[in-house]
Amino acid sequence: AEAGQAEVGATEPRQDATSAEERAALVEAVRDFADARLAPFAGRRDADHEFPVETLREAGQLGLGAICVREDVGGSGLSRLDAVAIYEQLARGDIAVATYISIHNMVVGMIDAEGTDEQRRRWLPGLATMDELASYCLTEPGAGSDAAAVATTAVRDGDDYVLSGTKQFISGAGTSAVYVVMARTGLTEDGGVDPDKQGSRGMTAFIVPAGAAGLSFGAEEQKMGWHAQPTRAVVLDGVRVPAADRLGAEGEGFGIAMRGLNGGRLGIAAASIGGAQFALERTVAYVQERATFGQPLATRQHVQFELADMETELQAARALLERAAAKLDARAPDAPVACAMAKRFATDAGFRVADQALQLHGGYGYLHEYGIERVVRDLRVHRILEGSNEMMRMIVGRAVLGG
Ligand code: FAD
Ligand code: 2MC
Repeated sequence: AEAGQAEVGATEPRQDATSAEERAALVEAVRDFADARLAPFAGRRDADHEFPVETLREAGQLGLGAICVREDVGGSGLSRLDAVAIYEQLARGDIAVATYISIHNMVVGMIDAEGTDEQRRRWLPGLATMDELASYCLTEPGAGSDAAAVATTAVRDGDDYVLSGTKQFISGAGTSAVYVVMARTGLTEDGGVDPDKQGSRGMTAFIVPAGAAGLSFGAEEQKMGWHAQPTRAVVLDGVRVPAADRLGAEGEGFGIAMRGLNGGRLGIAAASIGGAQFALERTVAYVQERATFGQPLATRQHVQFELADMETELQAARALLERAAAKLDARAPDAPVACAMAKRFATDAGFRVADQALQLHGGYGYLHEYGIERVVRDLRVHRILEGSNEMMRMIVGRAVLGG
């Protein structure tokens, strides 16, 4: 991991120009970190619902807090292609921790890409080291898949905006120091919505610090998986945000939120592949040890065919993901569609592989101590969040139809 500090952290900002040797060294350094600092504790963190903030700071020291961010504010200046290789390795160790790191990086990347120089210098150095953590606040009780239905309001009052509303299912909420909140502007005097600023056209993004008066959090949600990171509602009750903390222009919030999610979806997809890869490796070892009817399971053609399909699906998912990451690095116009396609495919494939790994472990797969059931629980939600797989199909379907 020590060698990794130089490899991951001290790189020139040269988006997508990392050589094959450099990427291999980077992946190896992150793999060492995941093997030493994540994998041994993943079972306990899951059982205890422990959010390992100190370990996140170690990841920050390795340069994983601002992977694709420019170096002047402490970023690692790496490409999306590098980032997906990193998230895959992290998720081999602990899916819930890896995906939180991906969400943190999504927010950090949004401030880097959309923020003013002053905002970048103020917020990013502390986030890059992960001394401060970040949350992304889009979803609301009445606005999940239909993200443009956000009802949280931001009303201009002198040099401030006043934010009121409730954000639902916010990863890291309560622990994070920084919240990027998407809220509705373009309101009329009587509290209605200007007809030109309805839906996605009337949203604005804000950077809200944890200590802001009127900001509070719901109870920790009791979830099926992702136990090693907290999920809470974020309640904004007349929170005053200086106009200087508006991220991007008024009315640009939906685009900012969506551009952030393009990279976020790659992170979730990569974590599905990494988690499933871990389950597959465990299964390859298990079927060679476990004998039934006098023969190791690995001698059965059925088992060999299952392993073949699992390996093939993961390689296909990885290839599609790398293609999408390269398109995002190249700012290709069809990158959002490629990201949606990769997210849908990799999260479905990862879940199927993990479930099959559990099946091949028999009853032992169902026991906590084998670590496979945790992977199944953790990967299940990847088909729902950062845009459900039905929404990914909607994005791809519209593109297929030429819309
Ligand atoms: P709904 O939108 O109500 O959808 C319900 C079901 O209907 C889904 O299967 C959906 O795909 C389907 N559906 C909806 N509309 C259509 C349609 N038109 N056609 C076909 N099918 C449709 N959000 C954040 O902003 N920040 C976070 O940090 C965050 N973290 C999360 C962490 C966890 C553990 C979870 C569970 C969620 C998190 N989310 C977060 C929210 C997540 O993005 C939403 O749950 C997700 O977008 C789906 O929204 P919903 O739950 O309201 O489902
Ligand atoms: N990248 C860049 N721009 C995008 C974009 C993307 N991925 N998606 C939409 N846009 C733009 C689009 O180009 C359009 O721009 P313009 O007005 O200039 O023409 C604008 O945004 C409006 O887009 P749509 O017309 O597609 O808007 P619509 O309301 O139909 O959106 C959909 C549909 C499905 C794309 C959107 O509602 C969506 O992504 N829903 C899923 C929500 C989601 O992913 N939530 C995740 C929350 S975070 C989370 O879960 C975590 C764990 C952190």
